[in-house]
This record gives sequence, C-alpha cells and structure tokens, in this order.
Amino acid sequence: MIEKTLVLIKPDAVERNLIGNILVEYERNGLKVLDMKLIHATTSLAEQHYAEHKGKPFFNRLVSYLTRSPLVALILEGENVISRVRTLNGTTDPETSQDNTIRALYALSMSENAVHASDSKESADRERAIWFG
Ligand code: FUP
Repeated sequence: MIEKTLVLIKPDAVERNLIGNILVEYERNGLKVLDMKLIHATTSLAEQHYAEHKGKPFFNRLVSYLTRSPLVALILEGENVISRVRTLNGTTDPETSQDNTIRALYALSMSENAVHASDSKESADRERAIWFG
C-alpha cells in the first residue's frame, strides 16, 4: 500500500549539519520526498506534536529541545513507508538501535535522537496536518 508519513530531522541533527546524510538514507531506499521545510518550531507546535506525552516527566524537556533551533519537517511517500521509515530510523534509544540505522549512526542519546517518524496511519495523518496544514 502506498502511504505517506511525517518525518522530522530534529534540532540536534540540523545543528550538526546532518540534513543531507539523513535524507540520503531515505532517498536511496526509494522513498519520495513529497514536501519539505526548515522551520523553527513554536512551543505550541511542539506541544501539539508531542500531545501523547503531555503530563510525563520528560514532556517539558522534549518541548524545549524541539524548539531550541530549526528542524526539517518532511513528508515521505512510498510502499509501506510508515513502518519502513521506523525501521530505517532505529529504536528510540540509540544504545539499542540496530547497526546502520539513522539513530545508531547519528543519535546522541535517548532524547537527542536525530529523527522522528510517525508510528501509525493515524499518527501520520495527525502529524502531517500539524506540520503542513
Ligand atoms: P519515537 O516514536 O521513537 O520517537 O519515541 P516516543 O514517541 O516513545 O518518544 C518521543 C520522544 O520522547 C523520543 F524521541 C525521546 C523522548 N523520550 C524521552 O526522552 N524519554 C523517554 O523515556 C521516552 C521518550
């Protein structure tokens, strides 16, 4: 099934000039960039994005991190793109990410983990609306 997903190349990765290195991983796996923008997220946008984590102890840290400097938001399209991008990204904690995943290669820690990707069709629809209207 052809799907669309929302990816963020997060502030820690943009700060370290990793936009190109990360995009190449998606493109060489046959995924199409449908839309893309560099944006300095507002607190309101970051809070909407992480709404499912509201009330958790790390929520405020997550919002501060996502808003501290620009990030790249993109929409990728392809066959089963939602689960394929999650696999390419690797697990949330880079310590346990499989070799050669984007997080194994580029994440600094559990919280500064370089990328975000939607985890389901419902999240993809919700997150695309948040970042691209
Ligand atoms: P993921 O879908 O892999 O981005 O992970 P989650 O939606 O579970 O978490 C979102 C972000 O919260 C992660 F990128 C990292 C951060 N997080 C923490 O900092 N501590 C935690 O215990 C869990 C998540």
